[in-house]
Amino acid sequence: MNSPTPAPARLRIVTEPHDEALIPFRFQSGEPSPLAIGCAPLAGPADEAWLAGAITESAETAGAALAHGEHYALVALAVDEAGGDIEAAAAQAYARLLVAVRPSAHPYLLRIWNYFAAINQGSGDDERYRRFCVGRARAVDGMFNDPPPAATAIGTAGEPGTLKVVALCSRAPAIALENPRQTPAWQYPREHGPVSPGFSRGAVLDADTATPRLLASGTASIVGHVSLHLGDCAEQLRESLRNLEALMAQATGKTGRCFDVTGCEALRIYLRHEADLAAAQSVMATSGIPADRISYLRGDVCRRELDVELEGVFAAG
Ligand code: 3EB
Repeated sequence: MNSPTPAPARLRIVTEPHDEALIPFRFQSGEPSPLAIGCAPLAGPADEAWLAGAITESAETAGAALAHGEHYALVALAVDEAGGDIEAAAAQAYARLLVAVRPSAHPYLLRIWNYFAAINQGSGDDERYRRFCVGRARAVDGMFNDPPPAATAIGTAGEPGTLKVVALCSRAPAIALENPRQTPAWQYPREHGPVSPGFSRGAVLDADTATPRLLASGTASIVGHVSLHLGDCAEQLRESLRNLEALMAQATGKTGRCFDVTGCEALRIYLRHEADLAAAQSVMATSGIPADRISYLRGDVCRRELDVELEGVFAAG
């Protein structure tokens, strides 16, 4: 008797280029497409393709990319910072994002990536990352915060110019996760900025199927709300991995499925200093995550005192 063919995963990530990707990320600096991430690849794959079955519609212009599948959709925007006003650019990008997404067949925002240059420029509440958070908070609706998407915010090289926002949207909501080792970002105390960042630590997609995926947000060396191991990139990376393990334990507890590092489909490691690459690679060599799934990218963490951040996708075992 033939055994039934298992249903394909609704979402699957491969670390190589793919013609039918819903989201064809390319790690490549200086390209105008919102899907070309301005973080130079230092080691590992320079492409990350998010596959979501057949694409029924897609379009790409200089400032936007759209694609629709059955369960998932992509909306990506590149917004000019007029005069370097990142707060206004963030408000405009998120207003446009919600206008495109809410009245669509894929109204839920599950995972968002934000990239812009000079993220740590400016001091105190004038820092560009903090202004970005203010603009984002100003533009979003009630549904955005209930619960907020998993997210990443990373600084790219060069002068201020363009904010890129990439959003994975869905027909159905995800299970939003927090990390018991970390204060929820929306409860960060005032010292981290005038407006708390709007993101969840992770999201589990397709928990009702045989092929769930855990999407881990940008994860750094933060315990409670405090940055740890300043000046020691390797130890920051080990702390980030402990946060990742704790997030996977939450996902396992909430779904009854088993999430661990062996299910990693893709991992990004953003390094502030290229000189930390070898140290990061030696930490990752004992992590249990296959080296060919790990992209090392040059990028600035939104907390100026931190040198490394990671994010990734994990299939349930
Ligand atoms: C942190 O834990 C690190 O503002 O969307 C990570 C992921 C971080 C997303 C965002 C910020 C964001 O606070 C910073």
